[in-house]
Amino acid sequence: MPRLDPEVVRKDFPILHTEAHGKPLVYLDSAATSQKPRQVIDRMVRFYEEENANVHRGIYELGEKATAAYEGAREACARWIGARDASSIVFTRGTTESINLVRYSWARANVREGDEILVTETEHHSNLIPWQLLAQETGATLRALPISPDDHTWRVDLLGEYVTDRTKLAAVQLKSNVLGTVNPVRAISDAVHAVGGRVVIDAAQAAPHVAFDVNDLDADFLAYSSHKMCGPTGAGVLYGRKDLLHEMPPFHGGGEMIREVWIDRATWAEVPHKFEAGTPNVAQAVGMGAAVEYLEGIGLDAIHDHEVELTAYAIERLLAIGATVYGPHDAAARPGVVSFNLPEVHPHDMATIVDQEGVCIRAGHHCAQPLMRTLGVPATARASFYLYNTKAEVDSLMEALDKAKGWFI
Ligand code: 7TS
Repeated sequence: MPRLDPEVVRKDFPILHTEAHGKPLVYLDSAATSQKPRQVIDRMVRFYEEENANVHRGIYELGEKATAAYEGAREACARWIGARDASSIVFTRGTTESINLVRYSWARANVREGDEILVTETEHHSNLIPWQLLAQETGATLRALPISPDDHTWRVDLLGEYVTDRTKLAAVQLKSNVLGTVNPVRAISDAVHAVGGRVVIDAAQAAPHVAFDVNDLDADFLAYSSHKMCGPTGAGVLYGRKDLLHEMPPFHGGGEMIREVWIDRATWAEVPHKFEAGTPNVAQAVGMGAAVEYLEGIGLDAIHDHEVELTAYAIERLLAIGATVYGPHDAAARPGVVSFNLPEVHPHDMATIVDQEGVCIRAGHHCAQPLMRTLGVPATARASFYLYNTKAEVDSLMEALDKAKGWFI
């Protein structure tokens, strides 16, 4: 018996019952953003209808309800990644902002000329550009761990060469948004910690799909976004080790992040509030907490197994029509994401033609241009799956691709 029945799950997602170009919607772009279940949408509506007030200031009951909802979401977000203390969770707008928080706060105070920042060839621009800007500002150097030419996995065998006594920071992704690969970040943590550096983990693609524990990864910082895991946009998390968060300077200045203020100086609120200046995205954070509870109810293991099954099926069918599939072909190593090219069709044309059949896939460089360069292509097509996708939808993609091929042969 399958542990997850996507037909049952689909009932929770109103948008999956709509149409595109007069055809049933086939949404295969969850790596860009996931769809939202009724439970999350309803929770946010309930917040606005019954609990809305600003947080951490109301003396009145409504303000206390809003604060309890907001802080309850923080507990859920901590639980989701195995963080032992909810105050190690800073709410942000998403992964990009979380990584930039580390750049502006921790890295500016700690990274100096001559230091090295380690990234990998598979990083999303969100976990590359902030470090390029930091390197330009400080005179630090960026180094990128290469991938294997065969299956495009990280060359961890080269860590001895890429981690030096100058490595101050490693900024690496737990799961690739292009290849789907779940990466051996613990090997990076161990190597970088051995030389006294810190590790920031981009878990934007991992948090929705893979069970992990920040302690097992030995992460100093870890970032993830709500919108890729059934939650609303405008919410995300930066996990930070408490001692590091405590000693870091603030990111944004403003209300709520202070303890005492004079005209010419101020002292800071306790972590995590030191990093949450101004009125936060309260409803979105509450929605993110509801998304965690929704996913907990279904079970990440069941979601993972379902994605492995769909990914294996998609890879098999794509290879059978002569597609190039990037990354390892073993679905268990890269659940949920399949980037591919067809010999005779540009990926943008492919996405445009399959869209006419109601099928949403992404085409482009996927905000990973250095990886595209290594793969030797300007772009790929990408189908990505989540708990609500079905084998029949993979069939719809294949039928639509057949039409796309027909256009160009
Ligand atoms: N890191 C990875 C690995 C990602 O896949 C993304 C978004 C981000 C960081 C940035 O997350 P954000 O929530 O701050 O935007 N990835 C994609 C994608 O693959 N297609 O659209 C967005």
